[in-house]
Amino acid sequence: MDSRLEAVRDTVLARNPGEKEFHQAVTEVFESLGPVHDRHPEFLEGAVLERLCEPERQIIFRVPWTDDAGRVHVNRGFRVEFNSALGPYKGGLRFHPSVYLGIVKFLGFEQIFKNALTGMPIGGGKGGSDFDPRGRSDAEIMRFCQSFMTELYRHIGEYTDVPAGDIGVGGREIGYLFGQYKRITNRYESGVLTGKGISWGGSLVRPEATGYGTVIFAQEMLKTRGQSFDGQRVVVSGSGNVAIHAIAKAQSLGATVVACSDSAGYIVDEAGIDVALLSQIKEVERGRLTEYEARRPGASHVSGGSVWDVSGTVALPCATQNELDGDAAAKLVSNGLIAVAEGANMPSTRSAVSVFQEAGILFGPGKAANAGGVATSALEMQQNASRDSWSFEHTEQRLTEIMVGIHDRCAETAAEYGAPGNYVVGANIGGFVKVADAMLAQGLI
Ligand code: NDP
Ligand code: 2IT
Repeated sequence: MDSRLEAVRDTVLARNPGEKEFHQAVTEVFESLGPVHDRHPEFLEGAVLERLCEPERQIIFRVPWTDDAGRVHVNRGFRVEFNSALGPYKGGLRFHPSVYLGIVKFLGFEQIFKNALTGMPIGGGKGGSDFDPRGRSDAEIMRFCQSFMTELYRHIGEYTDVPAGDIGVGGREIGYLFGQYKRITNRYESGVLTGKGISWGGSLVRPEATGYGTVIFAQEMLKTRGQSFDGQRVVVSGSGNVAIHAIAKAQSLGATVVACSDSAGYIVDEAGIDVALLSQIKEVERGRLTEYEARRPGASHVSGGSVWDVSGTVALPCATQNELDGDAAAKLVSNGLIAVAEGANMPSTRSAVSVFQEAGILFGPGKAANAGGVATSALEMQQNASRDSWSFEHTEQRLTEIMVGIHDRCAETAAEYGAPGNYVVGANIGGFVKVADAMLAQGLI
């Protein structure tokens, strides 16, 4: 790393002790930015990096709620409003027991660059709670969401901060959150949340957007080597919102997706995952992957283990951070891998990324490859602002153009800075320069 940037990085790490995922995300971005500071000394003079690493505002709050037996629980809620140079803070809410400030900050930091790459007018933020939704009834989820919003509502708004979903937060949770916001504020402010239901201000394609976008990004990478998804053997991790729609899109382009996972294990289905069955089990019944083996002849379930032991030519990590380490990367490479696109945020460890890059694998980092979700959230905001709703075809066309645009901008930026084919460098520099220019133009903020 450039020594000028290393000094800033060390200060950031010392000021934020114990936040290891945030440290990882900052380090990974800084490793790309040396050449930018050679060309733009004004970024150093303006202390852009120091400012960028300090969130504009961080909110931590108590979320008390009662379970169905009347017992009181207390969780912790977070919203980190990281950077508003390009627009209102925008980013999802994650409900998972592992959530703490270090995870919210890594996600918020990544979101700044991702949102800049979309070309849409959105700043970066993220939030969530250490609440564990697993096994909770709809009524418990509703009471938790209502309590969460009872504090959050005062911090958000169409022109301020616009949350959406992430792990553990989908259409059901956004509905309960929106209802409570409307009740407290007495405003039907559609643009305050995205990922809403279609009949009450949501956008077609938003549920599919992250997974579809990841596959579109991967397809553009494959094209640079004269290849396509047709005939590829694909391995996916996760079996939630992003994974399911990535599987569907990859198969619609002629690939066979042979495996996917959840936190308990993975399934292998050599005939290609039956997306309708997977969606029924995971999205409708909220069940486990073991059910898939029971209902699909020829499929097998492996408890524990790693889905990355399954061979494939394309890997799409769509579960969570640091789920794919250096050993898993080496195994995938030795099994014939040609491309990786990250549907999840930071799923590959830094050593995994090195393994892929040294082996010449096409590697699309999450902040570029999974930007289709938040980009379509911005399309939902556009529809809300104009009180319009677009067709599926039109919205999907916009998503495709945005993803192709992100791919091309990353490729061009990487080449411009002497690292052709390096999408990590392209995404980090492309996102950073846009935000840095806006921050300098807006004075010392
Ligand atoms: P979901 O809650 O719908 O699904 C998450 C999936 O990942 C589940 O299969 C879950 O398994 C698995 N998973 C979660 N945590 C872990 C863990 N610690 N170890 C192993 N598996 C785990 O979330 P999404 O599909 O929305 O999100 C997946 C990833 O995509 C996240 O990294 C998210 O930040 C990212 N993302 C999401 C976007 C969106 O629009 N939703 C947009 C851009 C990125 P289990 O059910 O067993 O917990
Ligand atoms: O990580 C992400 O980009 C998301 N969870 C989606 C954020 C959004 O505002 O749609």
